[in-house]
Amino acid sequence: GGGETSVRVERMFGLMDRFLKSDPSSLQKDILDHVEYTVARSRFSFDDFEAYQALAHSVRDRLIERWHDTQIHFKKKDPKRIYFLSLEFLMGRSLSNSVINLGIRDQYADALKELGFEFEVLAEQEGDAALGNGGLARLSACQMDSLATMDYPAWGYGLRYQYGLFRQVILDGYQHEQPDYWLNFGNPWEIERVHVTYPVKFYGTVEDENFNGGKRKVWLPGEMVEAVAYDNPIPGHGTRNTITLRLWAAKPSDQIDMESFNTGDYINAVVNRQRAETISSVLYPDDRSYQGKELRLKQQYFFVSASLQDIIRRFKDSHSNFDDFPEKVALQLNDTHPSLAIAEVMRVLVDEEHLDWNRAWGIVCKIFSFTTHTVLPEGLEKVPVDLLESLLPRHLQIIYDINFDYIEELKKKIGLDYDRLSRMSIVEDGAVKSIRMANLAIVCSHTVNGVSRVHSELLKTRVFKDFYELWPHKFDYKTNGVTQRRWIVVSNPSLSALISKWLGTEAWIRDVDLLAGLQEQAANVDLHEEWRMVRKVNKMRLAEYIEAMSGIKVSVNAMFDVQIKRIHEYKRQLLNILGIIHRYDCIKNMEKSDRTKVVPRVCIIGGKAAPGYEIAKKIIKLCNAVAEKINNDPDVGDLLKLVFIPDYNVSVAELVIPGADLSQHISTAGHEASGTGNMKFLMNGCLLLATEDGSTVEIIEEIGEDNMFLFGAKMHEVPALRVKGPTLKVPLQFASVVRMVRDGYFGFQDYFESLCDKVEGGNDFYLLGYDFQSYLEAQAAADKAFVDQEKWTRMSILSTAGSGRFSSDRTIEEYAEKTWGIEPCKCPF
Ligand code: CBF
Repeated sequence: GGGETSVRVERMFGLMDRFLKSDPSSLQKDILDHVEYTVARSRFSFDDFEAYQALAHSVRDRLIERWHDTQIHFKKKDPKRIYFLSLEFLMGRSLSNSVINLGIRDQYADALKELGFEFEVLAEQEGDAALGNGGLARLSACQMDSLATMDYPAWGYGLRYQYGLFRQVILDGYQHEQPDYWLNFGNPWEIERVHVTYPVKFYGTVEDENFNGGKRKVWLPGEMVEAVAYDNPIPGHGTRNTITLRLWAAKPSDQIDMESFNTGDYINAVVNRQRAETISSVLYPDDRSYQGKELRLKQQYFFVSASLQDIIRRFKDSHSNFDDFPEKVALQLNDTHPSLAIAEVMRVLVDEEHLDWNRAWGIVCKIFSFTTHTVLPEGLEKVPVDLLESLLPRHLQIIYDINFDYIEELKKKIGLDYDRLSRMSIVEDGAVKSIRMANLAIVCSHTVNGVSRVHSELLKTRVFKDFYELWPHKFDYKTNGVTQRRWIVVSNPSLSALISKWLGTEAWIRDVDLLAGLQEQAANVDLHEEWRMVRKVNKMRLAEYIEAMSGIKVSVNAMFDVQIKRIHEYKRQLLNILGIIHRYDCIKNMEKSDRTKVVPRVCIIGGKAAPGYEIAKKIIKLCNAVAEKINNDPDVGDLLKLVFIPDYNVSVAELVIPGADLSQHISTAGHEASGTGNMKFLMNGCLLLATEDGSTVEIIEEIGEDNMFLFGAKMHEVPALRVKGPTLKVPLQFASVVRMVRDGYFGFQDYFESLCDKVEGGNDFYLLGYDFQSYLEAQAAADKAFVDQEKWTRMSILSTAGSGRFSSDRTIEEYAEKTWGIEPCKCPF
C-alpha cells in the first residue's frame, strides 16, 4: 500500500536528496534533457522558443515537487481550508514569477548564459494566460500569490477557457477582436489530471419520490458533461508552500448518448458529444453587463458543481459528519458569478446526503462569504427564471424555498412593507421574472465584503441599503491590494534591487510595510540620483517598445503620462483625450518663443473595449485619430505625442507601469469600486493624477494629497450635480475641444457625433464638462512639479514608501482573520 511505498521511497532517497538540485550545472542538464525528451529537439539545435519550453518544464518539475509536499502536508494537518471560487483569473506569464518565488532566478540566468541564452529573452517567449477581463481577474491572481506566500491552505477554482480574453488589433484606428487560442503551443504551467473528473448535469425534470415514509425530490437530468481538472501550481515566495489553482475543462461524458450510438447514428453522436466542450470554450469579454445568456449560466454551474464535488470529496475523505463542514471549509464567492454554489450545496446536502433542510441551511449560513466588486447596477447579475428553470430545475426550486423562508422571517422583522420586501426579495417580479444573484449571495453569506472603504460605504448607504439596515454585522470591506512580487520584483527588477540596497534588506518582498523605511531617505541626493537612473532605464525600455510597436519615436526626457485600463465611460478615457486636444490646441496657438516653456509629454493610453460596447470603441478610434494628427504635426514635435498601446494585457502592464512618470485614475467619483492599477503605479514610484474615488481615497491618506494631483467633483457632490445636469456651467475650453471633434478636425465627423452627444446638451452623465477645469489645473500642477526634478523624485520615493498598505498580503491577512477564520499551515523544510 501507500504506506509501504513511502517507506521505500524514504529509504531510496535521503530526505533532502530527493529535491532537484538548483546549481547551474544541474539546471543546465535538466534544461537540455527537456530539450531532448520533452520538446523532442536535438540538444545541439533548438531555438529560443524551444529553449523557453525546456526551461519552463525544468521549472515546472521544481514546482511539482513543492506542490506535492504542500498537498501532503495539508492532508496530514487537515486545517480549515479556503476555497476561492472565481470565474476569472488573469495570471499573465508564469516563468519569471515562478523562478523568483522559488528563489532560483539568478541560478537559471547563469545556467542559460553558458548555454548561450538570455533569461529575459526566453521569458519574452511566453504568452499571457488571459483567463479574465480586468481588475477582478487580476485581483484573484494577486490574491493567489499572497495566499501561497503566507502559507494559507487555499485552493483557487475556476474555468480553463480555451479562448482567453480576445486579442485587440487596431486597424485604421478601430478596434478589431481576434480569438486568443492561448493553448496553441501547449501550456507547461498546468498539469492535466485525467483521473480527477466529475460529471456535471443539466436540464431535465424534478420528480417526487417516496423516501423513508415521506417524499423527496429527485432531479432527473437531461444532459451530462465531464469536468476534467487542470492544476496550476502557485508557488509562494520564500516558502516551500505551493498551492493549487484548479481550472476545469468540459469534456463529453461517456455516460450520455449511448442511445444514439446504439441506434447507429455514429457520426451525429460524435458531433453532438463535441458540443459539451463549448462550455469551457470562451471567456465572456464583457465585464460590464450580464445578458442572461444560457452558455454563461452553464459555465457558472459547471465550474461550481465540479468544484463542490471536489471539495466535498476531500472533506469526506477524513470526515463523516457534515456538522464539521464549517470547521473545515470556507467558500469565497468572488462576485456573484459563483453564487449558484449556494443552491448547489443545499441540493447536495439535502438530496444526496439526505440532511434535513434546516440542518443543511444551518451549514450553508456558516460557510459562504461574498465579495462584490462593483457599484454599477448593470454589474449585478440577474438570471431569468425561465432560463434557470430549464437549465437547473432543482436549483430554481431550492432558491424559491430559500426565498420563501427568508421572506417569512423578513416579514417578522420589518413588517408588511411590501416595497421593501419586494426590493429585498431574491426573486424579482417584472417583465422578465429573474433571480437576483446578489440578493441570493447576501442572504446566504455570513459576510459581505466591499473592495475599498468608500465602496463599502456606497454598498451600505445605496446599493444594498435595505440589507445593511437589517444585518449591519454582515457588511465589511477589505481594501484590495496587489502583489509586490509581481508588480515590483518581477516587473521592475532594477527598482527592486535599488530598494533592497537602500533598505539594507530584501525582507520587504514578504513584509512590504518595510518600504516605509524609504521615507527617511526621501531627501537623500544619492538616492535621488540612483532612483532617477532606474526610472530612466525603464523609460528607455518602454520607448523602445513604443517604437517597435507603432513606429513612433518618443523622447525619454518627456513626461510619460499613462492611462491603461479597460475602456469605460465611467473611467473617462474621453476626459483624458479631450485634455490632450486642449494641450495640442494651446501649443498650436502659442507664440513659437513660448513653446520652450512647455513641458514635453508622451501620453500613453491602452485598454480593450468590450466587443459590443460601441461608445468605448469610438473612444479608441478618437484616441487614434487624435494621435494621427498630433504625432504628424511638425509644429508640435517632441512637445506632445499620443500613443495608443494595442492589446493591453498583464505583460504589457509589466512593461508600461515601471516606465510611467504620471498615471491617471480619473473615474467620476463614486464609480470605481476600488481600482488596483493605482496601487501598481504607486508601488513603482509613479505619481498619480486622480479623482477621489475607490481606493485612491485610502492612498491619499497614506501618502498625503501633496504627493499627488487630485481634482474633480467629490463623491457626495455627484448626485446633486447630476440633477442640475443641463444647467451646469461648463468651461469654454471644454466646449471648444468638443467642437473641434464635432467639426471633423480629426476626421470621421459623423462617426464621432454620438460620442460628442454623450458629453454635451445635458447628457454629460459622467461629468466630463464639470470636471474639465479642475482636470486641467491638476495637469498644470503636474507639469510644474515635473520641472522641479528634485521635488518630483521626492514625491516618487514617497509614493513607493507609502504603498505598503496596498499589498494583497495585507488584504489576504484581513480576509483570513476576519472573514474566513483560517490559519497558516506551513510545509516544513
Ligand atoms: O475588485 C477588483 C476590481 O474589480 C473591478 O475591476 C470589477 O470587475 N468589478 C472593479 O471595477 C474595480 O474597481 C476593482 O478594483
